[in-house]
Amino acid sequence: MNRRNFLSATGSLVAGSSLHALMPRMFAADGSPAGKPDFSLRIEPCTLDIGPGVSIKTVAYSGQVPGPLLRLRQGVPVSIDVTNATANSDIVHWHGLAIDSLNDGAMEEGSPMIPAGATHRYSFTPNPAGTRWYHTHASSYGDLSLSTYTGQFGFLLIEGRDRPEKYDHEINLAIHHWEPSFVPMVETMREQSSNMPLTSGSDVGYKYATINGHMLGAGEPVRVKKGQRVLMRLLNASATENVVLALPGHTFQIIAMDGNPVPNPRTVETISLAVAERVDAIVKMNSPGVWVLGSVLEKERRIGLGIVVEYAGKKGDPAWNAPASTDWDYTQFANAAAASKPDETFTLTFRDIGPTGKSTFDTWTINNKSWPKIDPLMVQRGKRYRLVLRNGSGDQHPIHLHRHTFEVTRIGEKQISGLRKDVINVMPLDTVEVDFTADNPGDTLWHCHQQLHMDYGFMQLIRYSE
Ligand SMILES: [Cu+2]
Repeated sequence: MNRRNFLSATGSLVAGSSLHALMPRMFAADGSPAGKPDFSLRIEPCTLDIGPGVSIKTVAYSGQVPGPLLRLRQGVPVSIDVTNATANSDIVHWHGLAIDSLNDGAMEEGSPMIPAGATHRYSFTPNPAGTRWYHTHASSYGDLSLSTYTGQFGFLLIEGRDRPEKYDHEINLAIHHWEPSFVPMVETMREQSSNMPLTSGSDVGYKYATINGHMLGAGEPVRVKKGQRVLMRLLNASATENVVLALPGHTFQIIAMDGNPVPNPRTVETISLAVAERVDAIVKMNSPGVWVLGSVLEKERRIGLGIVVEYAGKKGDPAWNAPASTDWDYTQFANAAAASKPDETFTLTFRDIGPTGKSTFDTWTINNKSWPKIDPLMVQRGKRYRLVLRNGSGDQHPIHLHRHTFEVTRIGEKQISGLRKDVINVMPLDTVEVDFTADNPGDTLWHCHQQLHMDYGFMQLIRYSE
């Protein structure tokens, strides 16, 4: 392999705005990687001005939120050096890729933590094509200045051989919540929270929310022209909050979920994005004006969750109209036929058992066990497995499978097929089934992507026996 060829090949795909942040850096002779990488990222403290008079001190990749846009080519090996310029060890997860356990970026799978001050090289061959993302996979354990509460996230676009949809303009929009604090889940807060938790413990509340690092109205608008077809890639990079979004006067044609083309590209009025989910949507710009693309919840828009969409030649205050319905149904994007039968089924029931030991936080269990005191699910290469995800709690859980894409095969009572994802939101007391083929040997983590849940027990390994 000729490293220099890959450097020029992948380097030329980098968007102009992010080129500076990705320039290869020099390394000290302290055991850090030799030779120039294709890309470099720095985990570093930074201060973000997210709105008028609102500054956030956080940690981000190369000082920007979202982090530098990484465009990689499907099947072309890449090296990415990550320098940890913070005081805490950290790790980067390449979310949605079928890569090896040591480079996947989860310490539970054997990927190394990057010590404070060190540089670590990730080397992998990106697959499959689609909208992926990268983010920290460190633990937080109730320290809300760490892990996914910070600005450590960015888009990772894996470009395939063909582009499935035609569009005039593309825009990537990443959602995040800021200034977290623990709040008691009193009745009023339950009503206002988009997650509608029903549990008794503490949950996390936020002072601000942003799209691409700016509160609603504070950043540059999305500028469009009448007649354009705009591809929007939406990412929920919040640590704990699920969101529902709308753009009044417009609809979204959902063409991909978690980066994978959907069997039924239906057009909808609202988009629900659980933590870590992505949607690719085509929006036809046929309603000239100035609009709010934002949360369907007034409280969320008030703390910043939105962005202005402005047609050329139009001025004035951005308009908001509530959508007729905010219901979300994954099954409409799938095939109605049942999926093929699995070789084996694992039934997994999650529960909240309240605080245990010295912890003041609720402990989460999977079949009455909690990470790290939980045996791996054993799988054999080449077999198809079904995970029956039974939510025995009143919270929503965005369940993520590492290193594999799953096929969603049942939501509630409805059997479906063809919908391929890496995160699925399981509603309170609901059951969802997903199938995956064990085709990528190596330890594989599955967990709830809600930071407070994964930190307190909601994780398990899948291990290949052969
Ligand atoms: Cu959860």
